[in-house]
Amino acid sequence: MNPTNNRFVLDWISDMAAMTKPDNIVWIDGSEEQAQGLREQALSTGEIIKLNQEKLPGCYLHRTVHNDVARVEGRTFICTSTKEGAGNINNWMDPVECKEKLTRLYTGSMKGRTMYVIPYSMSIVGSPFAKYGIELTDSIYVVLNMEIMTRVGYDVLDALGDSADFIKGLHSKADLDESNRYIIHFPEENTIWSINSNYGGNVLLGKKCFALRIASFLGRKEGWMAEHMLILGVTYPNGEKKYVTAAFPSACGKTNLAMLIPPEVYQKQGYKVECVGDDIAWLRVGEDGRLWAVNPENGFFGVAPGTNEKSNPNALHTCMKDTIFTNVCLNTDTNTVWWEGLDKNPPEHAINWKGEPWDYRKYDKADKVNTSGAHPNSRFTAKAVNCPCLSPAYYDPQGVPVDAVIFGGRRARTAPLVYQSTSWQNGAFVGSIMASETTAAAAGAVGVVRRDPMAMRPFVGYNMGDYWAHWLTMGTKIPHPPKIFHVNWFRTDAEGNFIWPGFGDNMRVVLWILARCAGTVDADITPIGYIPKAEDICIDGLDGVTLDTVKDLLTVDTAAWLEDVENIKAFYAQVGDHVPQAMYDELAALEARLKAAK
Ligand code: OXD
Ligand code: MN
Repeated sequence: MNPTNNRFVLDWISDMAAMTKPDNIVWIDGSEEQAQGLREQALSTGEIIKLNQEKLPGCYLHRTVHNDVARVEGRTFICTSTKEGAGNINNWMDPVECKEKLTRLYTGSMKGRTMYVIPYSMSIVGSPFAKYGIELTDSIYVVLNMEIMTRVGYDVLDALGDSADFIKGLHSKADLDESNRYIIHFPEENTIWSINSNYGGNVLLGKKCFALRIASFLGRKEGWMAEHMLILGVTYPNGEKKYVTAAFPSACGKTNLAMLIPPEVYQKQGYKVECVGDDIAWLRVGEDGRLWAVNPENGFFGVAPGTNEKSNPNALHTCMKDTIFTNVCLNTDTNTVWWEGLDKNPPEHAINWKGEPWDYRKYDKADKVNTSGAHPNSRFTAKAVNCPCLSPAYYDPQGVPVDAVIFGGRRARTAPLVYQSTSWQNGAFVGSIMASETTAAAAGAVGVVRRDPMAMRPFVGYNMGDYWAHWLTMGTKIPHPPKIFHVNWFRTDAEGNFIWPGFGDNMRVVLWILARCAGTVDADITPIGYIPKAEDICIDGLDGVTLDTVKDLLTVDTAAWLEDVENIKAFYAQVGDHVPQAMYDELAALEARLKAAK
């Protein structure tokens, strides 16, 4: 018997089953009993491997095929009815043509397999933020991951009732054929089609596909925002709580900031830091006129390499139970997992992410993919509830009020440690010019600048120019908006060494940001915005960082910024004619201020 009578749900499933032709259809009820049955099945086929249950209770390892290890931006499409709707930054295909093409690929793709029907909620079922989805998949790995990353179960169907308001996600591994791999979004039809991949970001459709691409489209239509942001809570010694959201491109330490451990100097005073979310924030204007945020997810899909007792002990502890590891290294002596950067003791006897015997002595930094034990993008899928620093506010269906929005990038010289925008509009501009650059191993040399507006470049489900316009419109709808900042933990010295210690010490900057929001600290105005007075960044207990170091970290290099302005102009031209005039005005004003300061 079907667990719902919703005709929209049942008719859609029957259409998709007619196309993909599974042998049978199984509804996922969210129970541990059913999940255990699926694990047994996946164990019997080798789809997952049971790890040492004493050391890693409830933990399993999965390996993907070698060509299916990351999100595939080149094969990710936004299929709005017009190309203009998707804009120049997204890939676009005509939706009718796309459906014809993919229908051919999906036809019979589930023959001999089971179609699993996963009803899930992004954010707490019944909360004002909640949005519902159903994912159809032929992958047990997807079912087990979705049960960690989202809220799965029949209560979602009850909450949906007979409404058509749900996101229809269809996933088939098909043949895992790389040349026919597609991640397709039809935002105007609340639909996602994913085929020929079985890697997390391409197939856990609640995450990037729904909670960012489709949700950003819905947010614009409905007057809210879906952002690629962590949510962090700070409790002051007097018990007061403040919340910040922060957007960083990949490889900028987002999960580390989300689970930060305060430096001893703050711990002693009674400060506490808690994680509400590590990747995605949905933001709405509350009745009090402030911006409120929830984390729509229920787990973390974190990058394993580099996670260790120093960089992120909270993440490490979170993934010590109930976790699915993907493409990490297996220590065959202990049946536990290992990855580069976990510790300095690579296993003597091990199987690498490709499933081959691995000799750590052959590791070559220049060819990580082929010589590492764990793939550089290997992952852990872990439950939020197992995170030692999870905030109680994570469970609040109303979310948390946001005091500050932080943008960040990886810049060797251009961006100072921190600066504050001068208004919401100026802050949206600061978000639009976000960028990261790769630092070459050679001293001081810098690589290519990739502009990644609001860290959303691969995740906006419509025209980037319209997305910026939505940011500006939201500014007019939030009576008490958060203040907007930009940080850069990655400034380097002449030898290419990072100047700022980063990790837990980033709290020192977060506290300056919150002091600015509270109006309790002064700042200096520069052409790019407000920067701290060096003595207002606390360096107590920091080895090797002096007042002069902080002054250096806070300098605004006018020449480098003027060069950046040219790069921004080229990027705006690429985004095209939907770039709001206000953004051009901000850019012109920035250029004029920089020239005046020269
Ligand atoms: C992620 C990403 O996996 O941003 O979160 O790529
Ligand atoms: Mn992300």
